[in-house]
Amino acid sequence: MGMGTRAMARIGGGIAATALAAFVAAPAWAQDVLGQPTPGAIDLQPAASPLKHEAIFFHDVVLMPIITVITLLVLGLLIWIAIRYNKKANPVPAKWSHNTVIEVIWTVVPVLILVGISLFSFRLLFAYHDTPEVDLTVKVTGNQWNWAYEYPDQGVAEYISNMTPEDKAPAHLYRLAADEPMVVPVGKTVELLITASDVIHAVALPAFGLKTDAVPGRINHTWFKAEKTGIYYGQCSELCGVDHAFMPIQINVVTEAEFAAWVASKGGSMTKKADEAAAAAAAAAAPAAVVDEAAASAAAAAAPAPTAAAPAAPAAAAAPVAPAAQ
Ligand SMILES: [Cu+2]
Repeated sequence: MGMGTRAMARIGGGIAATALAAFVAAPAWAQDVLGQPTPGAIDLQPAASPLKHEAIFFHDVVLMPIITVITLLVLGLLIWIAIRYNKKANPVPAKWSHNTVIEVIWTVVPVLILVGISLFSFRLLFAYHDTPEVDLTVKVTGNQWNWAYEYPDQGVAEYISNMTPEDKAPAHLYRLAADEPMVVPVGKTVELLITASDVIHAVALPAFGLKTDAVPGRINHTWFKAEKTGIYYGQCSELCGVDHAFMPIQINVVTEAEFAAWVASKGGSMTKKADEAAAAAAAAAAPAAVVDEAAASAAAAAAPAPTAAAPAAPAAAAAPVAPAAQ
């Protein structure tokens, strides 16, 4: 009996060790590609923005261990009860039906677990809510079925981002790649102002940890700060109609110089916001200058008048003379 138990424990331990090794080695099954889904990979997409790092921490360090322990505990209890208290092993069952201590435990312990999870959960929610100082604002509008991007501070007018057709996109990027991507500089805090023109869509981009609804008549916001240059893919994540699967989100993260060049190619200016701010500040700080300017322009407008009135001048000059003549 003792031998049998020990052998079983050894086999059980072997299975557990194998499972653990497989779990730990899982990332080696398929090398994750940053910014896009990888065939055969498991786990979350690798992070390329602070929010995603925090979301991965919440998932890997907080939730998964709790879920694993609870699952193993319940599995162990089920096995124990099935073996120890089946009809053969336990022909005469106990008759008691209540145990106050155990009922308090199985009420209080889950509450404590949920409170513990909620602390980390709220911390993550606040991180999403509390946008750091913004370097760039992009307005994102969901349409049936494409995305429109606009850079109000750089004067880049709204443009439409359509899915790259199947015959032009690499097979693994079909339904992820777009013809006119959103372009942002690396290492800058980008705020997205998100709305929709028709039905509810959702901006989702796994590598940045983004998932925010695009609701008509409402502006939602989220943010990211891309840590590496590259191309990142996401998709509309709210069932929005028949072509819901065909409105991908592609974000190209580039260097600052490349971003400036792209803005210029779109007819915008990196200094537009700064220029306007400087002009507004100058106008506010020196109202006298504005008055002077107004006076100057009035004078300029009036300038032709003396010329026009010139023929009348002799008459006016002559007027005082008239009484003398009388
Ligand atoms: Cu959509």
